[in-house]
Amino acid sequence: MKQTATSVVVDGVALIPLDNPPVNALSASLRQGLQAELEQAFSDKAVRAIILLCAGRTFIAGADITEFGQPWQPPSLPDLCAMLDDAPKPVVAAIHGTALGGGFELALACHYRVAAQSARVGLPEVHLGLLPGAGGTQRVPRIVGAETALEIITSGRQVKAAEALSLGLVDTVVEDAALRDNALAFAHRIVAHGSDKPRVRDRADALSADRDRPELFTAFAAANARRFKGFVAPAAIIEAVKAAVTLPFEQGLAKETDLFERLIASPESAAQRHVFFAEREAARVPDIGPDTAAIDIRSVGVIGAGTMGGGITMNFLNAGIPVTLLETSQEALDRGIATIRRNYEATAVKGRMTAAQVEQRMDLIAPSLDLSSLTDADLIIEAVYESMDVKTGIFASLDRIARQGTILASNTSFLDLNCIAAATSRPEWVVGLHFFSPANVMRLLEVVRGAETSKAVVATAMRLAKRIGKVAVLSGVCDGFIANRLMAPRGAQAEAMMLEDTPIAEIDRVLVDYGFAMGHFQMMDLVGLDVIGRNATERTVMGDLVAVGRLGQKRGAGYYDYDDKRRSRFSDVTGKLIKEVAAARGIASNRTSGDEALLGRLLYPVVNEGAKILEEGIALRASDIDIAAVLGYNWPVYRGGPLFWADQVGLDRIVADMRALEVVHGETFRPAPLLVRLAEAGRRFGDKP
Ligand code: 3H9
Repeated sequence: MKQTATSVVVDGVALIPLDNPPVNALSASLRQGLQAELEQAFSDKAVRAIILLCAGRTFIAGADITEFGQPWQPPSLPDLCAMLDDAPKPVVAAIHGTALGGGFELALACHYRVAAQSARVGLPEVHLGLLPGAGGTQRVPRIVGAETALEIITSGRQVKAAEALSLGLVDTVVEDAALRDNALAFAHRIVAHGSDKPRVRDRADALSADRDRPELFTAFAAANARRFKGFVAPAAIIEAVKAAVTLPFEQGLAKETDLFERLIASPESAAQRHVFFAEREAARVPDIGPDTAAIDIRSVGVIGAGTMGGGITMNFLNAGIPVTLLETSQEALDRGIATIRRNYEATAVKGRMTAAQVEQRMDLIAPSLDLSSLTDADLIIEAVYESMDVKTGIFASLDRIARQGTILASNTSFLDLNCIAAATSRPEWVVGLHFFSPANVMRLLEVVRGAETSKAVVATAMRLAKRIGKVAVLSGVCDGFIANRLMAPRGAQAEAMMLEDTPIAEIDRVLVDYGFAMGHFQMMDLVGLDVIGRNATERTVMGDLVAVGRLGQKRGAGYYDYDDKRRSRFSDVTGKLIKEVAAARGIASNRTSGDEALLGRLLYPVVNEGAKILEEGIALRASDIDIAAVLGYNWPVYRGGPLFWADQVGLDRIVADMRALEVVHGETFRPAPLLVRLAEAGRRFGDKP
């Protein structure tokens, strides 16, 4: 065990310190060390009770995920929990920070749990495509009952100390600064009162009512069917919790272990674990280290109070950073601020914010019609519409008014950042901050590094992203940057297949079955066909739909017709327009059918574009491209993103299929050189270079 000190005994209580930075993950060496310390404390006659206490910023964050997929080294986590169950002396877990996954399971196998006020506990395994595999599905229901256990384990949410206390998940909550002393006092009291050793596994009360309600499990699955769609872990969690209700403890544990082993071998869990690490990897930029100086951002200016500007502003307000919000007219400013207020008030109605918090956030906005009010901002973000002339005009003005040392950012989604930077005399201070709509919700932030953007500016943007709850992915300059460029071919193929007479409902269904929340045409209708407003050079179905007033869901008609419950159905008008446009453009009927063929047509060009983005150095690594797709375009997380998925399909198969498609559909399907090289070498995108 890596630990700063071995156990110390204070008046008959052994304190076992666990120390495996940064988050005390239960690695093999930590497990071995803990086992040795427990054995020592069990046999030491001077020890009457034991406390597990973690060093650093948190209690144990769970099993060591980096060990998954390798043979388990003894002792296993369930072995340690069994050891605690059979402990001859009372054991207390003293929890600070977060006790998560296997960490919380270990605490649940202790006889008592003392939590610091700011601590949180939870079982987030579901986010890794797993279930708690060290007794969590058996012990939590024995404390809170099956229904609450299902809610906690399938959501993976972190339960705050106060709620954990009211649910009985912890026994007492103490002041943060006095955790050690209070845990010691708690242990001494237990010894003084006869060293009782209550075990969660022996409890039955919470479950007795559940035994008469076998229907609760099917009801829970049905009520959450939408949320669980495509994921494999939730059904396994339901089965395991059901086992807690219906089987004796040991048999329930055996069931849990069996389900855990099945999940850990699933492609869905592999994909979700890939995304977990990819998210953290994305923060690393090779030429920028922890000592690269970054700028402290204490105030922000946002230019443009439209949908994007408003959403961007909310991110900073949420993080407590004041924003000067600039518009060109009072009316636009009032409208933008009213929208922000409405968003917050809607959150408050759902109980996720208090009225006071709404006001606190609104108070951080300084509305302005005067560019010079941005003079003192540490960061200014331009979020006006996509016109190079307008943007260069704004940046030239900013160059005149902003003080030296201000970061000048553009939210452009496809314009050349280097041209925007060239409108200033300080291109090293210019960066792209590309938010995704809705900007207060979507977690992706593309940080676009121009040819001259300084390291300090990049470092600041990457760190700021984390502060405002975003995941930053670094992008080079190209048309569409990473996410939009990557996904554009999917839309192009959906539209090409439509003109070749493939039903749009079929195209959308295949995407939804794959795991996207909605299909291409449903998404276009939702966003609004007029908003997408392509500058098409030829006749398009979308252009024709807009011309006849079919603007999408908001008008009850777009590609589809919509009923009053917003359910989509086939539209004769669209059907006729598709035929007309195809005829006008000389496109013959050549329907694609079969799910695999449709999917290959839609998604292989995305994989191909990813290969190009990687080879051109626009993205730093394959996993950054996956994160851009997952967090920017809701690519199903249990598929791991386009390049992880491609690795699973097999790059040689993709290359062969694309060559066949190239013969029929032309150059779009020509495999990118990197894709061909990897396939020929039997390598994968995910292999280390
Ligand atoms: C489990 O427990 C299975 C059991 O039920 C059954 C077993 C039989 N392992 O997130 P951060 C690394 S499954 C290994 O940036 P924060 C992370 O990669 C597990 N490494 O910090 C990063 O490394 P780097 C269930 C881990 O303060 C560094 O620690 N538990 C693990 O923003 C810092 O992480 C979970 O799913 C791990 N378990 O957030 C909890 N956790 O510096 C997963 C973190 O090299 N962890 N790392 O990039 C978290 O949710 C967050 O890390 C936490 C801290 C909230 C704890």
